Amino acid sequence: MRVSIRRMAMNEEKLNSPMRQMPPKLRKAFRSKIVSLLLFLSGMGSAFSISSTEAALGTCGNGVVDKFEQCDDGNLNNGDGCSSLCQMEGDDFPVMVYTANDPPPTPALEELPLLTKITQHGITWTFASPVRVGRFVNGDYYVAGECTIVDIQPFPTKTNGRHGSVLNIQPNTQRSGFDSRIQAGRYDPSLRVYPPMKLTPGNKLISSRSAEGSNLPCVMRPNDTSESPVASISILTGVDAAQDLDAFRPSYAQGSTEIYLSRNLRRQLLPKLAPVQNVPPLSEFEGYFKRPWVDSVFFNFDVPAEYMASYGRENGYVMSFSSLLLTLNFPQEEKDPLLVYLTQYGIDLYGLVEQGHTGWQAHGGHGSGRKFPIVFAGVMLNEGKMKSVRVNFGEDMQTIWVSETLPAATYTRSWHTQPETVVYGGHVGINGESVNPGWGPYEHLAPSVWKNTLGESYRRCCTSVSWVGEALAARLIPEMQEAWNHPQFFEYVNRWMLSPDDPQDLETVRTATGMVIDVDFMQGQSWKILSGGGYHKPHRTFVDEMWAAYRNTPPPPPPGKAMLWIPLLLGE
Ligand SMILES: [Ca+2]
Ligand SMILES: [Ca+2]
Repeated sequence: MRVSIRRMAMNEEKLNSPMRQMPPKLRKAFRSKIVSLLLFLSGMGSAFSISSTEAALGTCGNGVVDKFEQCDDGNLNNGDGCSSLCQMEGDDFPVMVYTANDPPPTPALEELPLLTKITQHGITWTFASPVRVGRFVNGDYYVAGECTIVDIQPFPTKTNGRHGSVLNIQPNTQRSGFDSRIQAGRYDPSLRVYPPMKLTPGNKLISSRSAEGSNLPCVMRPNDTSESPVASISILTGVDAAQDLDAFRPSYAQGSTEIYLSRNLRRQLLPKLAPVQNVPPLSEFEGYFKRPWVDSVFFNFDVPAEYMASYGRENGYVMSFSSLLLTLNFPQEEKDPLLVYLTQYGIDLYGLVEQGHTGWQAHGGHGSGRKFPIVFAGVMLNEGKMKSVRVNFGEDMQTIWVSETLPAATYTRSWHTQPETVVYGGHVGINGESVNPGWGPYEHLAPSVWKNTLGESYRRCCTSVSWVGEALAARLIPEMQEAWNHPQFFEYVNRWMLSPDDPQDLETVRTATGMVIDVDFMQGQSWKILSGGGYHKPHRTFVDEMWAAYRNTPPPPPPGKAMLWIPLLLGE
């Protein structure tokens, strides 16, 4: 039997001498809750004003925000902004820091709000009868037990082709049911589901809201318009029981049911570096990742464009900025929302992989930015299968040793005046020549024999620049670089940032191919493309500043290891 703090509190209110009348087992549990609460309060100082005995018991509806409560409006009603579980209703759901030393109690099924309707980010689901509804740690909703959905708003119809809902994301269809305007033949109306419909445990209803009129501007690149006509996506997950308050949502991939807990995040691994001059606000990147990044159709044709990047290069940029923000010395409670949202994205992507998704392969800039979140989630949750993820990723397919080029044992150095041993893998990677002539590696050859400049163009416009922050963050966060397990990527980023273009080499390329390389596409920086796309915020140089400040900084040892030598110093 699960006994929550709140349930015990309610028992206590009915009894005059509660401790004496409780069974011994419950009394022990009760005391330990009191002790842990006192410990908690001693650490919190005056952050909360706690004035009554009731407050110390964590009673929802007593008008005091108790431990593990997000709000308390003095009642147990739902629909007034603060739920009967004392969690916030609506879209401003706070991400709380939960730890394994002091985990939150698991709510009982009957403690979950009983609702007939949920609205999230502009999408409303209505049920045939009241159902028990909970929220995952990131604020996404679940229904405990089977339910019938009788209405979805905005309303998807078979004829309007908008606001589509689908049941689970099928990993390898490369089709989408969200909006009939999705281009390149990727729209598949047979994937759409319509109310009334059942949602059963283990399944997820992924509901979209379409962009009205024309498509939206791109995330981090407002001068461009997103390819996707989809605006936003909300996910309703079916589960069979009440979930822990710190549960991540299982991946939206069809078949994924694994649930991770935020209490297990190894937050101590995140460095606490001093900020550089131009640090973007955490809120910008929280805003991008707060809602689900549904990321299974290649070329980003159906992404929720209000908040998700529309091109792999920008996926890489968003990941670079976000991951480096998490290496700075913000207080943990400020870092936690972005940490939780990024981990959720990694869980979502890994769910696709585990269900057979082949990855995000090299194709110009399209394949970037997906390995980082998976490996990051694996490192933070200490989940081996995520840490060692092995499918196609742009970063890895497009960075190779010269010695990997064909014919075998022929080339060891690049063509440059100062030869390189690590090179760009080409438009679609090392096997690119078998896909199309000129789509594979080329830097082992002199420009005079290049078949085209496609690879060199995309090397400079759309790939290398978005990898700089990812590579730096992976160097700074312990275990990340090892887990990534593709040293060519890190060496290639070093080359991009540390070897400026030799004017003689630029002239050789121009003479041989006619390609004139714009100053925005030069090696040694990562920010000019962003600026050219309209990302004119003062913090567009954040990644470059972080590189300059911390490229040569070894990752700090995990606290556990650091602690080991302190007693030695003191004792000897
Ligand atoms: Ca309360
Ligand atoms: Ca209420």
